Amino acid sequence: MAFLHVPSGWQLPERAVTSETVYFNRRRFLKGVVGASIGATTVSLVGCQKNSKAQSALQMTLDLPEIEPLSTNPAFAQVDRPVTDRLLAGQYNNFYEFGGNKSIWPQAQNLPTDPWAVEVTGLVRKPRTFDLDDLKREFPVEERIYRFRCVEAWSMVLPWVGIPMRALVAAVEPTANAKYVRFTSLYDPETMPGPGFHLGSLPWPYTEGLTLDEMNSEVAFLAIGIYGRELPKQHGAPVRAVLPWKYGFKGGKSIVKIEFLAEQPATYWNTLAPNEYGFIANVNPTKPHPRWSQATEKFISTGPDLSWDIVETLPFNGYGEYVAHLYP
Ligand SMILES: Nc1nc2c(c(=O)[nH]1)N[C@H]1C(S)=C(S)[C@@H](COP(=O)(O)O)O[C@H]1N2
Ligand SMILES: [Mo]
Repeated sequence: MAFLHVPSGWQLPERAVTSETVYFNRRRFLKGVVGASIGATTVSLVGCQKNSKAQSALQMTLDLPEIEPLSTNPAFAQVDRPVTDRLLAGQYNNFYEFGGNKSIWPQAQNLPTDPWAVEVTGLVRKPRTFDLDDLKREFPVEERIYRFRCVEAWSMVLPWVGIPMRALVAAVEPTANAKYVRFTSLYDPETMPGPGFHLGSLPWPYTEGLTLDEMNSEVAFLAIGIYGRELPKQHGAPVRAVLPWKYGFKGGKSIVKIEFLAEQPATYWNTLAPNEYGFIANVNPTKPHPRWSQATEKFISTGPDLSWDIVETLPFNGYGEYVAHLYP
């Protein structure tokens, strides 16, 4: 695949990419709510700022303990593109609990992660509450290098560390009535300012969902780390969902509850804008978002300055062999 390399100024992406953030702005405009304009706020990427103090502060948020021993699953040891620079991935995030732009990594450091428990409940024979050590001890921890595609048409390649979701499913033994799964993220109003406006009307906590069959697919992953180390807070510490064939918003961060259900659950983005953020939300280059094309994406890889390569978006983000049969 030919890459068209498009170098850019650091300020371009948040303006150029029609984003979930723009959705918030448009909504604010339509409702006439008065508040700080996040659309006009651009924050430098640390690498471009050449600000060594900010650079080392960022680095500290990423230099967490290594996860050992660690082996890479050979089926997911590489993709057709280079792994994204760690410092870029760690400063270009979506985590609306902490703000409405990509530069929330400083705010996200307030996320309370210790102690942490993930309650696995609902239509299961063996409901359990797992702490992080339980997850590491009871399930096979491995590394997987996955393509990552945000619905806003930017993408990365990220080396996750975690456990196959289907191992977790097997451990709790869903009953025959369980058809769906809901993932609930932590919502802590004390530390989470939200995107800065109409906070009360947003459907917190952030929730996402899958069918049980999707959760049982080989590629559905529950990440507890990235780049060989524990998960940084901006990436959704300490446990987050990684669903590489779906748009990024399907992968809830900082998960505290996983429930097995009979009916399809309401989810955060689907509640806000059902025509724009579907429940299934598989990466599909032939199905445009109502406000932009999904045929190509801005692949962010090499630092320190933010730039991207325009690449063609793959059906199911390249994971069709594992999941296409789920959508006859
Ligand atoms: N709880 C929660 N989970 C979330 C989000 C969020 O705002 N809150 N954003 C989603 C979106 S839109 C994307 S693209 C990815 C971004 O993950 P990253 O910042 O680790 O790259 O997280 C997803 N999970
Ligand atoms: Mo996203």
